Amino acid sequence: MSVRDVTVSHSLHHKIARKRGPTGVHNNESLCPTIPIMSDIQEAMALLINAFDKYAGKEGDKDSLSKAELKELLQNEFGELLGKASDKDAVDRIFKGLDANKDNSVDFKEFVTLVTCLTVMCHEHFCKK
Ligand SMILES: [Ca+2]
Repeated sequence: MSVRDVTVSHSLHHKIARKRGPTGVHNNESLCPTIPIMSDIQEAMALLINAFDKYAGKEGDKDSLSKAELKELLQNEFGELLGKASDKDAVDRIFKGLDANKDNSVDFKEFVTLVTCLTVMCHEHFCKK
């Protein structure tokens, strides 16, 4: 499947936009009763977008993660799941591995690859027979 095969419906657009709030910031409060509640997966999508934006917006290009932004994201959001984010070599390896187009930054598409791989690993771990 390619991202070109998917379009964001009007309803999903509004749900994610509401979750992001007027400034793109995570917003759980001003819930408008006329827009249907988000499903768990829609909520997870909005949370991923918000988390990425929060770190990507810290310096330089706000649509991609610099190495410093990735390091902070790994430290705060993944904790021990990826080993020690304080280990410079480990951060270098992860950054290099994620930067598929070699432009020295990690965009959202490259970032979600990491989340997808980790989610698959967690799923295998918990669903082991
Ligand atoms: Ca890149």
